Amino acid sequence: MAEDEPGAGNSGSSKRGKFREQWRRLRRGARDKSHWAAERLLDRRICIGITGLSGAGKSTLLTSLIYQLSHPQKAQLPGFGPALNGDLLGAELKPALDTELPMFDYQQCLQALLGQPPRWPESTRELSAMELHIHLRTRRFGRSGRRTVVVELRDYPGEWLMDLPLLGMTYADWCRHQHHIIDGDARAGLAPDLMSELAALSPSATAEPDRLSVLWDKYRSFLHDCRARRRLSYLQPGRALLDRENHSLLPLLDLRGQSNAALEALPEDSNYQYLSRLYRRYVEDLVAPFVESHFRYLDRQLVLVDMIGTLYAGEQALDDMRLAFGHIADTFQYGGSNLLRKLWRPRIDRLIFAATKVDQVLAADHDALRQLLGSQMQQAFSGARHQGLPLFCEAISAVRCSNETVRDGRRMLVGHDLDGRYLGFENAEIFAQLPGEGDAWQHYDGAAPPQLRPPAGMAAGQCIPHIRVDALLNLLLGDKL
Ligand SMILES: Nc1nc2c(ncn2[C@@H]2O[C@H](COP(=O)(O)OP(=O)(O)OP(=O)(O)O)[C@@H](O)[C@H]2O)c(=O)[nH]1
Ligand SMILES: [Mg+2]
Repeated sequence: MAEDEPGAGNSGSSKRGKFREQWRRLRRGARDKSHWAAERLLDRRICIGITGLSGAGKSTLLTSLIYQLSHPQKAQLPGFGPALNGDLLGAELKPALDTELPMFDYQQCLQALLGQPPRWPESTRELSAMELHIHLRTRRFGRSGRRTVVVELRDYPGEWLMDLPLLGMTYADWCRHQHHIIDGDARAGLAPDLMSELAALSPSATAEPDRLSVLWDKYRSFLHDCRARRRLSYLQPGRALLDRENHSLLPLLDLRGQSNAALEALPEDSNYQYLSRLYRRYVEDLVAPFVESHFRYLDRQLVLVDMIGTLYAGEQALDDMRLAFGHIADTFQYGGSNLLRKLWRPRIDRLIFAATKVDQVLAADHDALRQLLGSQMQQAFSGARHQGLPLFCEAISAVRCSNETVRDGRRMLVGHDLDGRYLGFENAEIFAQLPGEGDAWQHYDGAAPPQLRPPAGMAAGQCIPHIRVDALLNLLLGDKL
């Protein structure tokens, strides 16, 4: 505001005050930043990304992790050294520095789990970030002291991860890629009319935005069906599954015989050019900034996978999951962290996959499940480019909702369904090897274990029972604590 404008208050002193305040803010910011960098160099700060497709169990795991670390006296973490040795003193949750992201709503998720009756956390759609300050006792030269390690947790929808391969594709590449995928057996028969409409959409015809918008609605329903009815993972654009925005990002399915040069020469108002612009905008405005602001600063990445749901959905669902991670693998940056890289451009030095909700199957199957997940990820990351990327797999349950019992000589699981009804069930045995071609897959057919309700009584006992969350903590943080 100019000094002679009304309201400028002709006060040089108020201007100086504002300037001083700004300067103070800048200095505080710089201090925070250098503090952040110093902590990082000293290995006192680590940034972990947590992701997984919707429903994979992100919010529940975060809640359980925070709870276990904040209540060391109640937590059951025998596989996590600092807890077992009594060095884990507790943890505090704080807003993350250096980000505008909203904080993860831990209290609300915890209240749901510990409520009467207990409930699962509400589904979340947004990114969130937080810092967990983990206080530890140190022992050196017979003296005990205290130190704090800051774990920055960033939680984002796995659907966003599915968009990363777009960064390396032009619109024409993406259309050809999608054509190939949509043509496969996994998606066959889901939306035949829509597919004929897309195949008939001529790249050179004049774009009709209203018509494309109607097609977009149908395309979104198709993607939702791929997820809900076939449990497929590799679905793009990923945001179509999360928001209701009209991205109108449709693939033109028939680009046969069309060279890239011929496509680029089409008029500006053609379907090809119109959709190509939308594609570029989507990648530039949504996908690239996500990588820039978030993804490339992570030290470690945890990917949660509903392996049980995928396995029991059958061969195609599992193939699709492998396909998705194979493409994502190409966009992951990884490698050792020398001093400079660590400060300026940290790379993911550990990629951890965890199969969630293993309380849905008998303990005897947990190891097979972990092995299966491991073999799938090994295949997805088998390219020469990924040699040396340290991959780890675990099978966990953030909240253990079942117990095992023996009835009539058979081992079974007991728990409560989502309506609170008591149930006993068995699961089709999980083998560490996948069935071969054809009929052998019938072993898993239609046998998906039931969804369970969190156990009652957690609030009274002040503990959240889990399965191998301690082993997961070791993978995430063991070497830093
Ligand atoms: N049995 C069992 N079910 C679980 C567990 N964790 C999550 N679930 C189930 O999985 C559902 C989804 O869990 P969330 O933690 O909300 O998953 P999310 O990845 O945050 O899901 P979105 O917020 O929708 O992306 C829950 O409503 C439960 O039905 C677990 O440890 N055991
Ligand atoms: Mg969530």
